[in-house]
Amino acid sequence: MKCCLLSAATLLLFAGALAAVSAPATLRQAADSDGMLIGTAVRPMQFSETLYSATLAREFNMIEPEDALKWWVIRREENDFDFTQGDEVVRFAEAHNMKVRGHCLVWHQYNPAWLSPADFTPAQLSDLLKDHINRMMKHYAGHVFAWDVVNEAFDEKGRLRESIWYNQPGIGLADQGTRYIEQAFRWAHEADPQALLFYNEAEAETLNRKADAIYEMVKDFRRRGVPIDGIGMQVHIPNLQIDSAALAANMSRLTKLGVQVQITELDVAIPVSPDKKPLHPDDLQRQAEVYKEVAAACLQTRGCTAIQTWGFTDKYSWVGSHSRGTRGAALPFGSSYARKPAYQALFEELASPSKRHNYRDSGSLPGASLPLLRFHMHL
Ligand code: 9MR
Repeated sequence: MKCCLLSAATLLLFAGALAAVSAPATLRQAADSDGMLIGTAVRPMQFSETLYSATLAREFNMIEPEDALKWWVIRREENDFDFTQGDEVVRFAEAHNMKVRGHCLVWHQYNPAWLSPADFTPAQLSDLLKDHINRMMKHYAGHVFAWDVVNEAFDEKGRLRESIWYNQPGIGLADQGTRYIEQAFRWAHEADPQALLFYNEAEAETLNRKADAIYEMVKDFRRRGVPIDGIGMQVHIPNLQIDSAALAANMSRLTKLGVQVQITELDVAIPVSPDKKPLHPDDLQRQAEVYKEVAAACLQTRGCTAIQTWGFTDKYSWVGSHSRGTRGAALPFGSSYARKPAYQALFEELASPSKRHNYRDSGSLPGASLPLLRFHMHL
C-alpha cells in the first residue's frame, strides 16, 4: 500500500512538473503556442538598457521600429540613406528570433525639411518615392516580413488628406482618389514580392466614415488585383473606451475581403495629474478591460494575425509628450517594467485557447489563400 501511495504521489508530482513546463508564462510563450504574433514598437537607443532588452526578448515575438525607418530618420539628407538604427532593430530581432514589421514608406507627416512640396515637380516626386520604396524594401528584403506601405492617408470624414504625395503637388496622380496609394503598393510589390503589404490607419478601427473609406479601397484593390495583403489598425485609445462589437465587425468585414488585419499600435491612455499622483486603481482596471476587449476581438477573428503595442513600458511612450502630460501610463508595463493589470489581461486572453480562432487554418479563408499563405511561409 505504502509503495502505491508513493507512486501516486510521484505521478502527481510528475504531472505537476509537466504542466509547469507546458503552461505559458509570458505573452510570447502564450502567443507562440498558437502561431500568433505579439509585437511592440521599439526604440533602438534603449537596447543597451538591460531591463528594456530582457523584457522585450522575453515577452514579444515581433518588433517594429517606432521611428527608425521613417523618412525623417533614414533620410535626413536627400541623397543619403542612414540605415543604422533600422539595422540595429533587425539585428536585435534576429538575435532573439523575432519577426520585424516595417513602418512606414508613405506618410504625409514627419518628412525631412528638404522634402518640401515647393521644390519638386510631380514627376520628380514620383521618381523619388519609387526609388525610396525600392531602396528601403530591397535593403530589408528577407528581414522585414511586412511593411506599412502607406500610413494615415484618410481624414476623419473618409476623404483623402491633402499631402505632398497626393496633391501637393503629388506624384502625378492628384485628384485621382486612391490611385497614388495603389501606385505605392505596386512599387512595393515590385521591390520585394515576398513582403506583406499593409495600409495602416488611426481612428478607423470601429465603424466610422474613415473605416468605410478604407473598406471601399480594399474592396476595389482586391477586385482589381492591386497587391494589398492587410490592414493595420493602430488602436490608440485616448479615453478608456472601445466599442468592441464595432471593432470586431470592422475586422470581420475586412478579413472577408481576403486581407488580414493586424493591430499595430495599441495603447490605452489613462488620465494623469500633473503632480504625478499615483494612478487610480479603477483606471488601471478599466485599462486592463480595454486591452482584454481589443485582444479578444482580434483573437476571435480569423485573419487577425497580430497584436502589437506601441512601446511596452510607460517609461518610453509617445502619449505623455503628445498630450502635454495630461494622459499617460498607456502600456502593459510600468516605468520600472512591473507588469500592470493590462499585462495580465493580455496574457490571459493570449493564453486562453477556448477564445481563439484557429490561425493555422486561416489560409482557408475565402479568397484569402495567397496573402495568408505568404504569411504562413514567413512564420
Ligand atoms: O511614437 C512616435 C513618435 O515617437 C514620433 O515622434 C512620431 C513622429 O514620427 O510618431 C509616433 O508614432 C506614430 C506612428 O508612426 C503613426 N501612428 C501614430 C503614432 C503616434 O503618434
